[in-house]
Amino acid sequence: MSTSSGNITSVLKETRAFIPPAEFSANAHVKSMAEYEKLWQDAAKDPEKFWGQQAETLQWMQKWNKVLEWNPPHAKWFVGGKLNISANCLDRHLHGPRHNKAAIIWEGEPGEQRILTYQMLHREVCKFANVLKNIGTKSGDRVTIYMPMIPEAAIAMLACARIGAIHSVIFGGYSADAVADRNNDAGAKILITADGGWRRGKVIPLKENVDKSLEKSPTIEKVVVFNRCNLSVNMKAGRDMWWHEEMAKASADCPAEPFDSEHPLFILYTSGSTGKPKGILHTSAGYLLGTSSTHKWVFDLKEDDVYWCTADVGWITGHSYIVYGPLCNGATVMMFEGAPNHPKEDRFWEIIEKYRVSIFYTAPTAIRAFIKWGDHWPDSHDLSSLRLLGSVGEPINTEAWMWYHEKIGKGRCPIVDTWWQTETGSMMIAPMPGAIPTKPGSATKPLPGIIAEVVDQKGNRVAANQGGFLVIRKPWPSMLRTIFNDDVRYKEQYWSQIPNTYFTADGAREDEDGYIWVMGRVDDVLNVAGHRLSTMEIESALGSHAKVAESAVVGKPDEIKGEGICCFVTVKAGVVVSEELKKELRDHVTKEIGALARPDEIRFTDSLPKTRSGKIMRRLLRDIASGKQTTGDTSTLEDYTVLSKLRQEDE
Ligand code: 7RM
Repeated sequence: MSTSSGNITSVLKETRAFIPPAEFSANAHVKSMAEYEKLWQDAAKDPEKFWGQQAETLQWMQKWNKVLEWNPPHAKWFVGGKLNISANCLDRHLHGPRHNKAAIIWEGEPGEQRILTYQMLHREVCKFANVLKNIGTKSGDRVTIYMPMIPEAAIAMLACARIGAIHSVIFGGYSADAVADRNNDAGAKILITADGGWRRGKVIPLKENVDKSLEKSPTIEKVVVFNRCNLSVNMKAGRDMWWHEEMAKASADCPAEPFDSEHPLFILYTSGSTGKPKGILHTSAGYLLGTSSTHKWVFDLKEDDVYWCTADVGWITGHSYIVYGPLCNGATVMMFEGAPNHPKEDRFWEIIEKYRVSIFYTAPTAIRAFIKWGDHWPDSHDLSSLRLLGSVGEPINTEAWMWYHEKIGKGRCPIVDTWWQTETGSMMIAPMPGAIPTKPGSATKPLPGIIAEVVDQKGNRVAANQGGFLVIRKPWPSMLRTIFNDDVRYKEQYWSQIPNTYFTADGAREDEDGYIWVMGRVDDVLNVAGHRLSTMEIESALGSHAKVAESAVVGKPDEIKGEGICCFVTVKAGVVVSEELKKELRDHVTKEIGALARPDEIRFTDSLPKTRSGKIMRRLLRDIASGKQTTGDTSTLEDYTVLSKLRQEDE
């Protein structure tokens, strides 16, 4: 297969399909493949009509007069419309049976519990919106939110939305320097934080990090500090104030003002493989429509569900599927502050049992950790409340999928593998679980209104089962609008490869049934003797070996083949590593995929370098495999010691 056509050799063979249980389909919002097909076809025929109809589900203060204004690559959705995002997530639920429904059920890592009903959450958001106003926050101002996973993080986001301020949430695991860079890029005026937050039994000193970051971020004028851990922190007079003191003075009356459909809602920084983080800009109506409609379709949301997404609010998954989508739909959202293995490795299963969680949405990296920790942890809990499972963040290897299906879902619960990006705002490829049979490892089909295709470098669709680039052909409501302060980079990164087409930078193939199999970032593709192989497919083969917990595959220079295959492997608890095991794994990959994918090198390691949201950072492993110094941005790396450990193992 030639490289110049941009084709990627796809070698994965997974033929199992799981039909939605009849009872699940009978009660689902979308009940059959035929129903899905009709929705998708109607939407494809006339996307503006489709999205216009969908937009009726939002609460408008002034109706739009045009669904879409598309000046490639810039879109405006629901032009002329006005709404308030916080009113859509809160006020609309206050006049019916939902006003006393739990909006957020929260558990702190040390074990505290809090429940906020829609009415209570509304009151807190109104009060905090007034706090923001009292300290001079105006519509359009940028507000940094650097908080632990506590309800106040969501309250701060919704309070910004209520008054038209633009939030920039920074994950609580980031360092002072990372906070400073993001404050500066956004030109943020207000910063909201806590004294600290709990993580794996320790306190993360958030306010201390903020103090350091503020030495380098001059635009911040005021800092609001929530007292989470009773730490003694430095409070600078005139700049810093306590959340509870300001709340005590604030009125609970804060009528929702109308904002334009395209009013900016938030900036969220995401790392590119090189260079400085990109501030992805999302706006109001389209974003809320994308997140709420997909949350309802893909999780097949019912009024009495207890819905739990384990992401942090600092990631897009937390924005879209802890805060905006679910609250717009009036869901009960479970929120947990801490780590899955604190105090023990069954913390998640304990939470599911205790609150009778019915929908559980997590990441493959977490699932692989659960497998590594052992089956006795989930086995000792009652998980019978679960009815649907979700996955996001990376391709899910078939072993992890099957384990999730059997051990957590007990074979009863459909799994929704959801493909999307910070940039897409909401899910793009994912099953409607009552309608679409699932295949382990495939996110299945594009959602209605989404035209996703697999193409070659020229933008031509490739044949079934050929690898290529995943692109989106038409604008969609929750798409990013630009990169904050860098529209040139926006055009270049996403719209310059293929005319009028959004470039996802992911490789994928579409099978004969129209199912899409995402194979990972295109820069995670190997070129072995002229074959472009996806690292994910080799990882998937390794993962099907009984002793392997997790692996990351990268290329290393090879004089003959162009690239050789180097595999970093972590083994399951109790497995002893040896030269024989290396040989066994090489043979295993050869048997699963073929001789062309036979690993040149296997390296055992205790852990892999990951981003703070759990994605494996293969580019760092590439440097190690080829014996180079680490280059590029490492600010998103979760544990810096992993790199030096890997290098030591090298010696
Ligand atoms: C939601 C999120 C985006 C990148 C994306 C992919 C990978 C995410 C899946 C997936 C295969 C999935 N946003 N990715 N979900 N790959 N199957 N279901 O993760 O901006 O942080 O990352 O993540 O490479 O482009 S993100």
